[in-house]
Amino acid sequence: TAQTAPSLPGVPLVDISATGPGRTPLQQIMGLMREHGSVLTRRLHGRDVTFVADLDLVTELADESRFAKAVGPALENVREFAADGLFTAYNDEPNWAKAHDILMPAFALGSMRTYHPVMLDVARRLIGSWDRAAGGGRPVNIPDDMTRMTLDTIGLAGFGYDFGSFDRDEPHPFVESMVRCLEWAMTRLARTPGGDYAAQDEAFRTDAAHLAQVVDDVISARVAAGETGTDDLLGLMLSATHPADGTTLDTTNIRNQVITFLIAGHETTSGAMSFAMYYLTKHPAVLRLVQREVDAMWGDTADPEPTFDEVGRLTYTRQVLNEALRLWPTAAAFSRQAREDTVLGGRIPLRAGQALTVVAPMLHRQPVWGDNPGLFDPSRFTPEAEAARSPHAFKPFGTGERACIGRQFALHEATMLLALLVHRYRLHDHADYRLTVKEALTLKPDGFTLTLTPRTAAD
Ligand code: MNH
Repeated sequence: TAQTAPSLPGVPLVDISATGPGRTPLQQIMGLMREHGSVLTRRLHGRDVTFVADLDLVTELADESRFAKAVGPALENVREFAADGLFTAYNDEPNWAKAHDILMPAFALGSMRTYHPVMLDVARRLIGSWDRAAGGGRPVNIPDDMTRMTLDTIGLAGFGYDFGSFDRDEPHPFVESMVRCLEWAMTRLARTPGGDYAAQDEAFRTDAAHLAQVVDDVISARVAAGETGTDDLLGLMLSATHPADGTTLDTTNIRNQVITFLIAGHETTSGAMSFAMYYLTKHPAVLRLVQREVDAMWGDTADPEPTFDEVGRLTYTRQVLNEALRLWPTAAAFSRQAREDTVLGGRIPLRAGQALTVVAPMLHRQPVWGDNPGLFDPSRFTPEAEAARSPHAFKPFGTGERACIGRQFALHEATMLLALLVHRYRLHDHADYRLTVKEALTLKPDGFTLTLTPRTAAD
């Protein structure tokens, strides 16, 4: 039962100390919001976090003159292994602005042309692996293979490093360490005062050291090859100087950036594609429309060679991804802090520096989305529908100057892969999959497998 948060008049306070947040804290908050409304303070062992999902409040929180990104408790934990990398840097940490300015050009839409051939090569690795599975009648594990694909893509496109994930039965050790680090960052939030977590912390330190080791290998492979001037992310970080002061990023910061990009650059995108595949499997009429779009582009060409511009024209496929990101935004929460003392929504007084956490999956189910916000419906993302709706109703990539730098990268990669898969395979829901969402800070459909058969001209 809720009381009222003493510091925040009118905001329900829910103490979850008795049960803890469990293994799915984000879905617990979604449940609490369904019960108590879309602004609430959650108390755990005396630690309070206020969560919001109301469109009017999120609209205010997106106002950069009044609010800024907050490195909330979860990101404080991620800082233990990503330090001052772009994602976890404090706003006033000089390395944030410096790395942002140096790396921004590499993420402009036009730069995606550079990455396109690599994305296509890696998409073909996945297709090769799926062809073999289809031929042998074996199911494929969707989130596992999407993760192979996105890790190899960011490794090659960003750093010229090949993780070779499709040549391995188990995930690359980097992925296993990374997932455990993210889980550590998440479960550390749930600790009971006085508990003994020495073993967990020890295991975490081993994993974090492994991440750093892999990254140092990536960097030294590049330095050894003597190609410090190339225009991928690592080349930029090693060579580009900041316009303001002429200095490059320092070695420690480059390591933090590489860890950051390897994590941020693949974990969320693979979840997004996995949810999109899930919804396509469960919505045959939508699948038909995506097939119609890709067939109009590629006909029955056995191995289409998508061009950069063609991917931009796959507008319905893109709508499907957006709709999947609406229902399950894979980086589901981000935090904002008041720049000065202020009153939010005319009723919630906030002190300077006080932070709130936006719960994107609940923002994405607010009344602005209509009477049936839980229904998967890509027509919500036609240009007309988007123009008619507040830009603040949809925030899967965060907001403001600290919003996702890799958005175009993710959308290009994901749109092309989805289109190629839908063009090539019939998807069979052989296990009658029921959605369970796994949380490791990011979200994924747990244990989602499909069997595949080649599409023929008739279907
Ligand atoms: Mn990404 C920031 C979601 C793909 C690199 N990303 C963010 C934030 C969200 C987010 C939300 C803001 C977090 C906050 O305010 O605290 N990102 C996503 C999603 C996808 C995604 C849902 C895929 C779908 N992100 C990518 C890819 C890359 C990337 C791909 C890199 C290639 N993201 C980043 C970086 C930041 C970020 C770097 C931090 C930017 C900054 O603060 O300057």
